[in-house]
Amino acid sequence: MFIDHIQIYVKAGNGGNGAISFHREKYVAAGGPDGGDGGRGGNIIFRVDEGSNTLLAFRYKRKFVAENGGDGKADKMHGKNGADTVILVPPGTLLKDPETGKVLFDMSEANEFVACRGGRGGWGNRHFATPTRQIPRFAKSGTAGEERELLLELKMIADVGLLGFPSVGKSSILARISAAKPKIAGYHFTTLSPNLGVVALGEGRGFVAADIPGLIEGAADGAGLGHDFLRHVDRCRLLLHVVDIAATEGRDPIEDMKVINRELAQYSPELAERPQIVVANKCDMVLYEDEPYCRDFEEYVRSLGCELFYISAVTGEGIPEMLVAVENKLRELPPIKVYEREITAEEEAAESAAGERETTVRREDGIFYVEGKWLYNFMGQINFDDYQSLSFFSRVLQKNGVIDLLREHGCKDGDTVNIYDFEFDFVQ
Ligand SMILES: Nc1nc2c(ncn2[C@@H]2O[C@H](COP(=O)(O)OP(=O)(O)OP(=O)(O)O)[C@@H](O)[C@H]2O)c(=O)[nH]1
Ligand SMILES: [Mg+2]
Repeated sequence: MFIDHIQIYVKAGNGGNGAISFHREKYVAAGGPDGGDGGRGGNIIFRVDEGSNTLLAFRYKRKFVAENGGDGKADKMHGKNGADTVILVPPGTLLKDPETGKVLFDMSEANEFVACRGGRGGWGNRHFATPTRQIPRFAKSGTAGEERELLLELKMIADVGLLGFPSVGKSSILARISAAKPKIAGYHFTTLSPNLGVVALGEGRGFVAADIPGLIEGAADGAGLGHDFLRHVDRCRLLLHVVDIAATEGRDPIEDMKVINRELAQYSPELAERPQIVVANKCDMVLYEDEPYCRDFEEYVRSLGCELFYISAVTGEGIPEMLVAVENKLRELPPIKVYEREITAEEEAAESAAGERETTVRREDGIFYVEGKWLYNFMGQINFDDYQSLSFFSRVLQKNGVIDLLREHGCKDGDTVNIYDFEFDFVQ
């Protein structure tokens, strides 16, 4: 089975917690705090695997979680950093946000991308000693690693895409011009998944061609194998539009071209604008020089402003001329398309930071509930049994405007405040 898009879940490791510990040594009466810091969580990294061309592996594994950082230990021992998790993807995989469909990264832009950063390790208690607080009984928890759902979408990297009706000879042409060995047979939809072939033209010159399953009328609405496979020619710089000029199945080549171009436009107006070279295949089966309908066909192709080549994938006729034209055309065309990032990591971070700082207060049955993502994380760092930790907590509430916000909501001395199940009486 061929898989070219799939949704996965990734999560970077959490940072380890800072340690609470005090130096102990014979004859040393009151050793200072020596709790070490937590290690950082492992990152989620995507890396290109040049040898693969399917996302099949993700059918069996869709959840990737990087290692957490180790907790800090006594004697200033730093916790171990969590190992990164490296996810291998075929070249040309796009990483998208499943909700908005926006491109986060195109794996043809670079070989590696850090999709989620591991959490920071928390500070051990040794960082919290001050002249007035010599016995800090609290340390910080590590922060959570980033997590997200990601849509992986494979868009192969090829210069040239072969397209046309089923059985017009697309795979036969690819087999003829490259070392690829696609399945070839006289029935429709022989090709079920895209094939790539490297066309070598000598002296290091050449290009990459992709052969995709055949299209038919109504492909945009799911007829045949649908038009989903067009994603694999999305990046192509040039399209080879293949028709069966011998009309072996009784269809009119001009009609064929119109149908395919309509389907292309329905899939993507941009792809429909991509330059095309028209390839009239199976010319061994027709005396095309004498056939009047071939003149009509030539006239039609000329009206589209495309070049036309009569070829035979079986005898090889016309193929060298076609390859020269393809190579010349490619030289004029812009390089393979790289999808621009539609959301940058910075934008995302800014967005989530704004959301994180947000605090809301709601009143229910006389109790004031305070909520906010940052508060939730922050609550995890407080040791409510420790006086110092509690006073740190109240200072942070004050500094971040939570107390003012409560007052604005009509909270008065003695009212009950609830922050993620921690309840206390409001005191101004
Ligand atoms: N006589 C002749 N037969 C050809 C030529 N090219 C392909 N064929 C035959 O046409 C049939 C279909 O060829 P394929 O290469 O499988 O066609 P395709 O366009 O890849 O078809 P799908 O993968 O089903 O979309 C096979 O029986 C081929 O042998 C040609 O130039 N001349
Ligand atoms: Mg085929």
